[in-house]
Amino acid sequence: MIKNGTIVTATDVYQADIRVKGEKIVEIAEEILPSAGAEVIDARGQYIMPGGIDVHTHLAWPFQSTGTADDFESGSKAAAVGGITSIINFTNPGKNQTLIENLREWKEKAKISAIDYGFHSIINEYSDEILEELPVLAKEEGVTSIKLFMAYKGELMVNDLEMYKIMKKAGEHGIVTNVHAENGDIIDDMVAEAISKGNTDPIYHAYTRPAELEAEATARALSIAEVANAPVYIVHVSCKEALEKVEMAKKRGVTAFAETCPQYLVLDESYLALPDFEGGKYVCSPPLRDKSNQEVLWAGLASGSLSTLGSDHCPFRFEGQKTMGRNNFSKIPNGVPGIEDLYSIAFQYGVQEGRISLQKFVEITSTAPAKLFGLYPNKGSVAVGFDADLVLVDPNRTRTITAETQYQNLDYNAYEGREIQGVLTHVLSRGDVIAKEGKFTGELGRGKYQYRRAFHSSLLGGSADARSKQKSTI
Ligand code: DUC
Ligand code: ZN
Ligand code: ZN
Repeated sequence: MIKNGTIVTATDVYQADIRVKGEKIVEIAEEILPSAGAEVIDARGQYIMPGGIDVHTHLAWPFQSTGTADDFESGSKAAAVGGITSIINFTNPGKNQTLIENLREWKEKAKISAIDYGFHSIINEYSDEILEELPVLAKEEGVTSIKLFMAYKGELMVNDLEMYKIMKKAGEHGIVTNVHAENGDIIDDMVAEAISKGNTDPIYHAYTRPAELEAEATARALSIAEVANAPVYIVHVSCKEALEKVEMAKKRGVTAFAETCPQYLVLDESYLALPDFEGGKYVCSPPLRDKSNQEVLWAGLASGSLSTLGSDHCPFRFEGQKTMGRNNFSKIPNGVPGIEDLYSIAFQYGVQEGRISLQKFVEITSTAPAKLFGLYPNKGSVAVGFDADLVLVDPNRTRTITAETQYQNLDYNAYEGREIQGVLTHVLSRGDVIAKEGKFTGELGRGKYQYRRAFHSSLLGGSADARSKQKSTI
């Protein structure tokens, strides 16, 4: 039982008691008397919110000749402590591996997870056979989202025609296509030019990936999705120029959604210029942008043109991983950590500093990701019948983010020293208290694979089937 707390959903804020039985919320009422022997948490003065759903994580991810520093053990503990109770992680198929074979491998890797998990299947090499796997992936495996890259040529990138064919098939089966939108061809040329001129410092990572090339690729992906009649989700929107393309596409009726990440909301390009290669810690793609973009992105979250907040948790240790690029920024593995701090950063800079409402906070961290990626109505709200994935936040207490106490397997924290007014006192996953006062109290291996439903736009406030709006004439 959780008594005396203030429940927050994407639409409401009200005081009530909650009864949990097994894994589910079974009763919510003004006053519930605890049954004999019930464990009672007194949540007076605290918010009770649905567990965070981070749909953009790279745990145990092989990338750029190295691998991310967090696996499903350290990563899921860090997530739990940070209020994240479900993740959708990216796979990464090897050469000539089928998507299904690859998924099996990833399910094995994730078995140790302390929190619930699903996967977006990355397609890094087009083939006609892969198209045939998509319906099987969705129906039999519950993988109802894929990911395509428009950058990282030779490693992940697909071309426009491949993207069109994949999206078309995905759209027919209610599969959402995540897109990393940056113009990889031009970026590679700009990177080579910078290096040839001896411009090797981390700041050149930003200079060689300009906002215009993110906007161009974003517009292209949206147009391709529009013609392919497919739902599309633009990951990690970092700048005003790309957000404008999303807004334009939404206005003309494209089934388009977009995400931003905490790093684009509170960090900026100047971090890349920090001395002594400190800037290397902040190399991610798209790169951190000019500070003026931050308020634009917050406004996008507030207005709904950005639907979700994902961490893009792609962690590399400073010593030994980031330092691989000490003399050449293009060798710095791309990615920043965020799974442990996403929820707190959004609460502090969003809610506490008045940029978004409590309800909007819940919408972007839980409800919208659940609806978009087929986890609703098990996850994404505080309501009877939902999984008891709950975060209790005391908004009157503060804590300071520091690498010294983090669960992320890293030697730095991108948000070091930031003060958060809001302590996560309890985190529950399907009724188990998995974190308490910043300490992991759960068990490894208790996380469950989530078979996800196909995309349906009516959940997101669209027509019964937005796809019918975009009539095909062939
Ligand atoms: N961007 C990153 O910063 N890391 C992983 C991949 C990506 O798109
Ligand atoms: Zn990406
Ligand atoms: Zn990513």
